[in-house]
Parts: sequence; C-alpha cells; structure tokens
Amino acid sequence: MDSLKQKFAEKALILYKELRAINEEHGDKVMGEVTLNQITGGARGIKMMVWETSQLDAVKGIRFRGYSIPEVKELLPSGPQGEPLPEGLFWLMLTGDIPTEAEVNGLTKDWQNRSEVPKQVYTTLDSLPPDTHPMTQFTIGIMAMQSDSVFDRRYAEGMPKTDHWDAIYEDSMNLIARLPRVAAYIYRRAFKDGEHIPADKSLDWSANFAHMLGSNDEDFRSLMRLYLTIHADHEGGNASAHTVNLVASTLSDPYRSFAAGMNALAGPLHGLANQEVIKWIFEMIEQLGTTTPTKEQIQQYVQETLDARKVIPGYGHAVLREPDPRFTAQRRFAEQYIKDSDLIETVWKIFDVVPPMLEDLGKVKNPWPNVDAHSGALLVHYGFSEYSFYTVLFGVSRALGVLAAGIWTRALGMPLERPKSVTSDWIKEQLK
Ligand code: CMX
Repeated sequence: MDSLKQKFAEKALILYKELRAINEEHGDKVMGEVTLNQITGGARGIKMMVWETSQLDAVKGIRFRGYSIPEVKELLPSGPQGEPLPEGLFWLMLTGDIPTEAEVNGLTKDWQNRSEVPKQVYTTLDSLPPDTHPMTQFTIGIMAMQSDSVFDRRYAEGMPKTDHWDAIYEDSMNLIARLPRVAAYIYRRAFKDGEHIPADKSLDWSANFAHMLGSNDEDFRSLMRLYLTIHADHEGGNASAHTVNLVASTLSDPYRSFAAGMNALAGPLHGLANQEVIKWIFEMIEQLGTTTPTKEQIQQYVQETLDARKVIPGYGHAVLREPDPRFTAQRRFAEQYIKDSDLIETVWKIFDVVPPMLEDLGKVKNPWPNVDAHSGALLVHYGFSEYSFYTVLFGVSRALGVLAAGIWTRALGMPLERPKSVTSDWIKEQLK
C-alpha cells in the first residue's frame, strides 16, 4: 500500500467509527430548517452532505482543511518560483495534514507511473470533429477510459463493501494522473493541427501539463501550479461537485461520476463562465476599437449587456458575498509576474466598474468578481487565447477536490443520495 493510501486508511477508519457513533446517539437532532425560498430557490444553504476536503465561508472564501489560499501558498511544498504544487493540496485534502516535500515528490512519481492513457481514448477523440467543444471532448475522453475502472471490475467480482474506498482510491489516482494527458491531447488536436507533445517525466504534474500544452515558460508553469491549486475544490454544494457526489452515491465508478460532474461544470453559470468572461472582453475590445478602454467606455458596455438581459460573466456567486480570494490570488500573481498588459489592466478596470452597477440593480446578492473573472486574461498573456479550452483546465483541477472527497465519501460508507421533491400543490396546501 502506498504511503498516502496507508495514511488515509488509518484516518478514515477512525472517522468512520466516530461518525457512526455520533449518528447513533444524535441522529434525531434538528440541525436546521428549510424555508419556501430554499425549496424554490435552488436549495441555497440547505445542509445535506458531508464533504471533508474544504469548506466555503461566504465572507472569507474557501478553506482547504481550514487553510486559506495565502496559507496554502505559504505552507505547501512549492515549485521553483514559490507557487504551491497541487500534489500537496491533494495530499492535504485527503489526509488533513500538510505533506513534506518527500511525500509530495513521491505523489508526483506515483501519478507519473499511472499516467499512461489507453489507446482507445485517442482513437475515440480522433473520431470527433476537431471543432467539437473541448468540454464535450473531455467528458467523452473520460468515458472512453471507463472500461479500465478498478471499482467496476472489483464490484463485479463481489468485493465487500469495506473495500469500496480502496477501489475508488485506485480509480481516482489513475484518473488524476491521466487527465493532463487527455486534456493536452484535446488542446493540441483542436488548436495545434494535432501535433502532440510527449510527456516529460522529469516534471511535476502542473509543469508537465504546461509542457504538453506547448509551453516551457517558467512563469507559465508557475501559473499552472497556482491555477490547478486554487480551482481544485469549493466544498460540496457547487453544481459540479454535487453532481459527482450524487452520481457516485449510486456506486457508479469515478470515471462515470467525474464525467457527469464535468457536464455540470460546462454550464455558463458555472465553470464555462471562464470562457464567457474573455469572450465578453474580446467582444468589448472589438466593439470599442481599442485595447485600452476607459472606465466610462466599460460602464457603457456593461450597461448594454445588462439592458440585453444578460449576466456579466465572472461576477456574482451563489455563496460568496465578498471578492473571491481565488480572484485576488490571480491578481497578486499578475502583479508579481506580468508588467504592462492592456488586457489585465482592463480586467482590473472592470473590477472597479461592475460591482456598483450590479449593486444598483438591487437584486444581485454578490456584486463581486468570482474565480472566472481573472483567469482568462492570465492565460491569454501566456499565449493561450483559445478560450473554449479554458473550462477543461478548470476541470482538470476540480478533479483533485471532487475525487479526494469521493474517496472519503466511500470510506465513510455514505448512502444513496435521495432528497425530497414537492409539487406546487403541496406548497399551496402547506400555506393554507
Ligand atoms: N450579472 C447580472 N445579473 C446577475 C449577476 C451578474 N453577474 N449575478 C446575479 N445576477 C442576477 C441573477 O441572474 C438573478 O436575477 P433574476 O432574479 O432576474 O433571475 C438575481 O441577480 C439574483 O441572483 P443571485 O441570488 O445574486 O445569484 P444566484 O445565486 O442565483 O446565481 C450566479 C449565482 C453565479 C449563477 C450568478 O451570479 C451569475 O449568473 N453570475 C454570472 C455567471 C458566472 O460568473 N458564473 C461563475 C460562478 C463561479 C463558478 O462556478 O465558476
């Protein structure tokens, strides 16, 4: 058993027993109530699942096992320029402990050893028109690996319930190891005439991904380490994570549940907003005929978008009520690494202009930027302007959180998810 798995197994058994005992004693304790607004308003704030890997605070933002993004940046083993290695975040999410450098290096090696992608994935992707949306290619690529599922095979062989988490662990680790290769293959076939770049096994997970995409720029590698860390997890209630959890609760294997979650991420109100942001900015630049729009010009363009009854992409959030710390982390990166970029200056001007305008609408609960407001401008700066690919990058990162959480869910023996729906007649009846 590898050291991460060993460490996880010890902790999981303890928490499994503890939770069972708590449930036995306090199972009937009331822990909240549900309002009509929550029933008809997308279940905001209703507590209905256990998610060990991270917790979202409306004001402070994401905490990975209690650590903020600046703390994670400081404490996790990092690359040469000081950006955290996502391998370390995965270790932290799975065990609750900050890993040593040796532990993270061991995990990098483990993922390298697991990273070979079955041939049928490439032939399946090659059968699709190259202009198929990259997120569609991504989910098809993931599903083309499903026949390799360790969980699926062992379940058919009659594996006992106590071993489920072990098989989920194996699938999750294999999937995470392979995703950068699948994603880079999609990028190169869609945008670089199918000229693929072999993996470099001397590199960490993020730098190798950057390399396979086509860049060996040290600053871009650092961006990828940061990007793949901060997009990894946002507790369990967001649409992609919750989808993974729901599908996995049927004992569908990680390939199937993760692919389902990626289809949720591909919606413009969720992860696809990262492509929508840069598309919206490019259209503004074209319409105005300048790469350095003034705040007044931006204000006018924002107003036109709102008048057309469209959302301002990259702004607002279902939980957050302050600027997203993931936005701030990307801004800090730009301040440190990038000088004189019209596009990044524009992103910052939009940040000055949009919140008061959204506030004036009187209905937007959070007028601040979210994670997607900044990421595209950074990617364009390093030469990646093919924005339809951006949500795939988000998805590769999100695998770390949802799959780590999925291993926990199975280890804790969580049951089939099955909340209650009601009819409008039932609501009217209650109000009588
Ligand atoms: N621009 C214009 N209107 C907005 C808005 C925005 N950025 N954000 C919210 N609103 C509107 C809503 O559409 C809603 O209008 P109606 O009542 O007319 O339907 C109203 O304000 C209230 O919405 P809310 O309670 O503040 O926000 P929700 O929790 O319903 O939705 C979100 C959250 C993210 C879907 C919404 O803010 C939005 O559409 N933002 C733009 C898309 C985006 O950036 N998504 C990425 C989120 C992060 C991620 O998952 O990656």
